Amino acid sequence: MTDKPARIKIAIQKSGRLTEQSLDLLQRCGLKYTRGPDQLIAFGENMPVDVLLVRDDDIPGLVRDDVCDLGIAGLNIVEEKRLHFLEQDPVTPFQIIRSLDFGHCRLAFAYPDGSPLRTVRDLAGKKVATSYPSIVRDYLQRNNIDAGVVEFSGAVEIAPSLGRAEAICDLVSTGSTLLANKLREGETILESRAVILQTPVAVPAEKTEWINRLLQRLEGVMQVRESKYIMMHAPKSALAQIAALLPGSEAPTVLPLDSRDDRVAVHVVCRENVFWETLEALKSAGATSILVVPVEKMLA
Ligand code: PRT
Ligand code: ZN
Repeated sequence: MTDKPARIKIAIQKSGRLTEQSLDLLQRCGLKYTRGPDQLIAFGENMPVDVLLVRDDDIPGLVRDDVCDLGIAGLNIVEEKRLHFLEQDPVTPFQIIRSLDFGHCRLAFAYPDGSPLRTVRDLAGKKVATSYPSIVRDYLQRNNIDAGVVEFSGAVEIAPSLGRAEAICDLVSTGSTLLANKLREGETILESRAVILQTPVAVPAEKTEWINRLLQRLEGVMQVRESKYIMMHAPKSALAQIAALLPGSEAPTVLPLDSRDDRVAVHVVCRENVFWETLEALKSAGATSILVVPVEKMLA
């Protein structure tokens, strides 16, 4: 027997839209790894953590089967596989333990320009093409819409012009693919982003320490990424209004300003992204010299 810790396996997308940000996230958690060209596994050098690089469609199954302890995939794939696995076996296949801040897109219906179809209600007796048959069937069933589902593994957007379906349900990000294919976007049925998956089975004792450590670091990285430090000068009279405008903030630090009785300096950490709209609202409330700076590390 050795007391070397068991190695933890994390599945991420090998080559695609989620790859760079998934690897970046693991690196920010302190993981250093060796990865040769076309290798399926990146071996952790400084932690007992190995990264399996696979097609995103395989990630939920690898986590369900306990081949991998954790996985990072889009909620769209995760939800599709979850419903599919549940059809075969009514046992929770995996847990979604955290949403991440990348891979944003939506799964939405789209109808050909000039088609009389306007909403999902008009789909009764029609066919919808999609790569997400389980999600779409589930949605149609829950809404009592009797429409057919045609499974396409790619290029869903050409299904209506091929005469295979009257509408589609596909991922949309900017909407330019729909536009190029003369399709009009309809109802969104899923807002998606990358998520972390974990098996629902208890973590074996020999892996607990490192899994918990990694998850804690992930939490820290995500919190810092979402956090901003805001500084501004503000009228004393508007402090309550300004505090209410700051997203996810704790009580602000209020400091006096030399030779100004009516104005103070306000410093605050916001645990959510700060948008231009918020800065504009702060300015309207009388704030000036507003600075938003990223947070490097934080110990709550
Ligand atoms: O080879 P592998 O199976 O691993 O990769 P893949 O080709 O299946 O997936 P990939 O890399 O294209 O996408 C991985 C994940 O990124 C998806 O499962 C989503 O969670 C997320 N994502 C975010 C997207 C998009 N945005 C996206 N826009 N996935 C796909 N698209 C496609 C969409 O299918 C459509 O064809 O982009 C087109 C629409 O984009 P817009 O900008 O024109 O609207
Ligand atoms: Zn895929």
